[in-house]
Amino acid sequence: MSTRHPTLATPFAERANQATHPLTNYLFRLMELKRSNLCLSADVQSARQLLDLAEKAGPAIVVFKTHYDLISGWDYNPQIGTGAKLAVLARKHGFLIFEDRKFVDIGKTVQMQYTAGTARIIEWAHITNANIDAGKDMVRALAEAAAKWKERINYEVKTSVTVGTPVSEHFDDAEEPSEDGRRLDPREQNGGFYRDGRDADGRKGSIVSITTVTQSFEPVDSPRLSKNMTEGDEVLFPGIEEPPSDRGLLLLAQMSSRGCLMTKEYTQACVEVAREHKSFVMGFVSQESLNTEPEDNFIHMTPGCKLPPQGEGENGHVEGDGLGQQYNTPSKLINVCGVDIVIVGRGITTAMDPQKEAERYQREAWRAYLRRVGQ
Ligand code: BMP
Repeated sequence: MSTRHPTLATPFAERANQATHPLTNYLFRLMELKRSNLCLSADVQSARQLLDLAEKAGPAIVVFKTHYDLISGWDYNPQIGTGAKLAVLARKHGFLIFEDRKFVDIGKTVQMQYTAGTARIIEWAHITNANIDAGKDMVRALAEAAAKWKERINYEVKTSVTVGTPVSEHFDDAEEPSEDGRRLDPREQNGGFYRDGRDADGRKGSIVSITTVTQSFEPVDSPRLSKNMTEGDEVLFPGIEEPPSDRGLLLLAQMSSRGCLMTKEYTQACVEVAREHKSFVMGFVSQESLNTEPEDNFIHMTPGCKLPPQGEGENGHVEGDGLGQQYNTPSKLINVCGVDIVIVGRGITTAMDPQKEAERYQREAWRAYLRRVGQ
């Protein structure tokens, strides 16, 4: 670790100004505003518990980390499902959502896993991560998918409805796929009637009037309010604007687990890829700061963090979980190892009062940061 790298002594507010990634700039500012460098790893079992935890711990954290695939009852509906509900809480309490997906596959597959499929991670997670064992191209593939997505969501679907008497061209045979690639039921494009004018029961209608729904794209100013929930229901976290619509990637450069097989060469390759994709890669999930070149300003988020039980002093020993997980205290990770955000799961989720425990972690981690930058 480079203990002398300038980022270790630079306040987050200043690092925000130096950040090349808009989301990193935003996150550093959010950290200063909330006086928090805490990420909650919300590894609970049900969607209800997940949302409850986000509501309770939201004020203490800046990042909310999910593993959507371990949540039973995850609702995949992009408009009103679990991702969309989480996004509303993120705007209310001021935190970013990080889906800990650890993508690793060929480029085309990870693009599809990121943007489509059941969970449509890109729609609700500001940040995700990747293991680059599959090679550098995978990072480029994810970056391209994110850029394409951003281009698309910066155009809002404008819907206009007209009512009139059908003319023959309303009944052509070409079935257009919808904007998201889904094949539309012909009735969806044709006012509830099949193209030959029959209704769902096959009755030939005597059509005097049809309703035509036209959808076109028009640019909107970004960042925007969610189009998913009713705007009247939105409560926005005060003191900072909404996050930019850019998506960010963290590279899984080192792991907290005992006997981890990631080599120094693998970690170094992560750093090199990150430098090549600065407009998409925000930084690393790692166990230490990997900023070495003078211009490096990557953000480091670190799991395997736990405080000793209350009353034992912040530097007391913390046992692992018996399944390979190893823990360090916030003070060690932030002051000695030089990381920026600590990721805490069971230390908070299994506490009697997760809200109070999140606040305790917030205080300890922030104190460690202030000590590091000499404030
Ligand atoms: P806990 O604090 O309960 O041990 O949870 C740690 C969380 O961080 C888990 O969600 C795990 O998947 C994740 N994680 C980790 O523990 N070590 C790593 O190196 C990388 C991770 O993503």
